[in-house]
Amino acid sequence: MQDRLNQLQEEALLQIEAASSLKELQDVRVAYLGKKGPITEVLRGMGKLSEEERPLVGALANEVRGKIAERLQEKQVLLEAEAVQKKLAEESIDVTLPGRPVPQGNDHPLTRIVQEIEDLFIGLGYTVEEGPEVETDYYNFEALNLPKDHPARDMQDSFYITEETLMRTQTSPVQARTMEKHKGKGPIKIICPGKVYRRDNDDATHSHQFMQIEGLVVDENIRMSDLKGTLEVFAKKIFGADRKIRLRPSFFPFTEPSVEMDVSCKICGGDGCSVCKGTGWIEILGAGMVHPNVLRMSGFDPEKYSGFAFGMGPERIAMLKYGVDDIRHFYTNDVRFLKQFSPVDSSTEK
Ligand code: 2U9
Repeated sequence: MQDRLNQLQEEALLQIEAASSLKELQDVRVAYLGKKGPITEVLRGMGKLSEEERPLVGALANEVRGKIAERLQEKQVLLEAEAVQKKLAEESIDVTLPGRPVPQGNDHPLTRIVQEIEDLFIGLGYTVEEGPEVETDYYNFEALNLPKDHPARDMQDSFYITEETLMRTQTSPVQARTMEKHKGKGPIKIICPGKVYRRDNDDATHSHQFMQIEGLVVDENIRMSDLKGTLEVFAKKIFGADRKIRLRPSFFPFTEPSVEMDVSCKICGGDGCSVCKGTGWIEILGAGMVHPNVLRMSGFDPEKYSGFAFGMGPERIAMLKYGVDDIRHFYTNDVRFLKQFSPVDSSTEK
């Protein structure tokens, strides 16, 4: 019996020595000291021993068990320390490594143009007004002097939702709503940016959804010269101080008289090229003096008040300013296109 115990001790100590992980060590512990282990078995069989042998075997079994437990404990401390060292080595951070670049987005070119135009007009004392994209027939057409038989009201040209509601075809209803809110009292100086919708087949210069920025000033003694001065400041700020402007007569239902504004072509300096189609001028926006009917319908007395209004398409402005040849680039979200408008140096990005 004693020999068996000594042999067990030797075997156990060898296996403890050989254990290379906490899991293996636990297996050795269970194998030798567990309830079904050989030492427990020896102790259980002590009843069959003689009176003399029993204390000797009992003492030896306890000693063997103590020694195995002690070695297990020592080895456990060692393996735990090793595991901590291994984890530390694995998780060590090299603080000298260069940082990973964080990809940085940038404003959409249309957002930039709209903000630039807004900033300019805010600097001139205007406020920014917004309104619903689903409009009533009244604010989108009626209040803007577009009579019932006007071609723009055709189902073929607008996205109708019901007989009386549609996706707005212009941002002008925002101005009409603002005038109504002012209850016939000036002054009004607003700029209205937003999305508008028209039933068009998309191509390089047309889109069923696009943006507009319109402006409106209503007060006593507002004249055509105020409009011209304002548009000149705008054109020089957006396209460059060396650009000239010219106004040509035009027609819009909501303004009378109406004009279209051209700026001198930057590419050829006015001599004529493919961009300006040989004319030396590029059309930028429409404008005019607010039609007396429009003033009256929104509660302003045209005998006392006058106003000017203008409207432009940010896509067209952006296309001219940045040399973009297809309006669809603004809506297809190709990052190769969008990144070109990045204010950060994209060549340093990974
Ligand atoms: C009210 C009174 C007058 C807004 C105006 C234009 C001329 C114009 C177009 C240019 C290209 C829009 O982006 S575009 O398709 N706009 O030419 N817009 S005057 O006149 C108004 C608006 C509201 C109450």
